Amino acid sequence: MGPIEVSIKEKMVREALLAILLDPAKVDRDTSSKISKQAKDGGADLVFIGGSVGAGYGLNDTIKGVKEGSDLPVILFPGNVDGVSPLADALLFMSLLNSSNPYWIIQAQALAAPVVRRMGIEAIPTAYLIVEPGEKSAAGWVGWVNPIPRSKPEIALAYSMAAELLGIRWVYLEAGSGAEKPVPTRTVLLVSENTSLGLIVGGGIKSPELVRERVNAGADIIVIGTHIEEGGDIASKVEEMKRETIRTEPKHL
Ligand code: 1GP
Repeated sequence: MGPIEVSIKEKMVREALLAILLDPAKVDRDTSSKISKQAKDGGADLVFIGGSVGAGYGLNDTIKGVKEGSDLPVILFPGNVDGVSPLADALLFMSLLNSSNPYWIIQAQALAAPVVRRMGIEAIPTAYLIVEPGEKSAAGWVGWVNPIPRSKPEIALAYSMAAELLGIRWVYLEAGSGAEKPVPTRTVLLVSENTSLGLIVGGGIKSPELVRERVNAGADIIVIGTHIEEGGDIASKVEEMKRETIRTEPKHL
């Protein structure tokens, strides 16, 4: 494990981490810097950077902007092989396990692996699972997703168990950016209780209550994108969500 992953694991015993997500296709360097500062002021823990369409161009500017605004760790959340940069602190090295196209399961990873190695960036091995209604999101459409039904948490668990047996350390349960409904708490709970994977949850989380429910179900990192992109008082938005990430009792890893 690299230093970023180690520091996340230490912190997540007592609180889930709050990650804000920036899409380089939607923000310029100056905006990234401002959001980064406000996110830090509000108590965010991490900045994720990535997107499904057109996120390669502008990636380095977004990272530079975030680093100008705060010292928050930058973790790449790549939508394809062009989502990699040595300017970031780490990257989620992801496989979209419930894709029906092998490119998104292993070919993109094979094409990116030599680049990741040469860059020397910390890679965090992550299974990416898209749950309904995520098939309607850009990630779902681009990724040829066979969505996990909301009523079948056992399928998310089966994929997560397979990931764990393959030696993967993290799972990202995704409902899709801007999803009407976030990943069901039952799904989060089942994966949390039956694997030792670090658990990232994102898509459609736009209120403190939705954060609290998923943290109580065992989430370790909560990802917020659209709610931040919509603007307003970002520091206050982050602060009210971050408050809900404190665990009622320590999590046993
Ligand atoms: C998308 O999980 C992230 O990949 C964040 O989703 O934009 O709905 O917050 P939102």
